[in-house]
Amino acid sequence: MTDTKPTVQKTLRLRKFLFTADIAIILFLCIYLILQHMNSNKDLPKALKLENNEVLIDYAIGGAFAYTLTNKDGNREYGNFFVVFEKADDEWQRVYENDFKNLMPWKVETADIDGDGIPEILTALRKKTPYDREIKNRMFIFNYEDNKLIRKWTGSQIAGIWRDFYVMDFLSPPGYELLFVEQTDEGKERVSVYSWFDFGFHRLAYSDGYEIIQNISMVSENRLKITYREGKKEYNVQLETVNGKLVPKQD
Ligand SMILES: [Ca+2]
Repeated sequence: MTDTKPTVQKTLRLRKFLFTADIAIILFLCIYLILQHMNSNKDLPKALKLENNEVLIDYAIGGAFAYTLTNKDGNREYGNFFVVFEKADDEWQRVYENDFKNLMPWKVETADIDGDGIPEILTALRKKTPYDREIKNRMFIFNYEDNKLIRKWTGSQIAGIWRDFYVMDFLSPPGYELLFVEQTDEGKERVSVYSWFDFGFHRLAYSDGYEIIQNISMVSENRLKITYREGKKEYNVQLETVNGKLVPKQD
């Protein structure tokens, strides 16, 4: 009679080892892919082949495209070109460019603002309009379709005088909302939320005034976190919309 116990134990030990090895490989792969993804976005400015003197002002990634604002004269304050790069075989290729010389663009984001599944490209510009000769922050909205930039909205103004904008899908209407850091009559700053409706925007909500709004982020549906400064101190507050006003969240 042969003793089968050591063989069974050996098989069990081997299975345990293989199982642990499998888990380790899967974990390693996950970490590798996450790091790859983080690096691919973080290293984008380095990966784009810019021309001599060309400076990257801002960029937004949507699918295989990187929508960028660049300045070909080396000025770091505003862009003078809108350039699209497409990722193919792990390389970013310049596939489109448009002269934005008179628009002074400084920020670009991409999001589907009307909920039709096609992403929009939102650019913040500093310019005059035929109806308003003052140089202010404006917004132009485009679609990039069939290797062309198509104007979707280039109206004179959405919010009042604003300093920054964000895109977030934090309220129920279809598509992402546009959030502006807008100046109040008292010289403070407030958050105002706009949603695309038919062929323009309407305001859904606005907050009270704060001295300086430093950041806005989304916590969950109908919950924003804003970081603001009063004097030298920094504060955080969570806001929700109630009857057209963004008010501190009551828990
Ligand atoms: Ca859309």
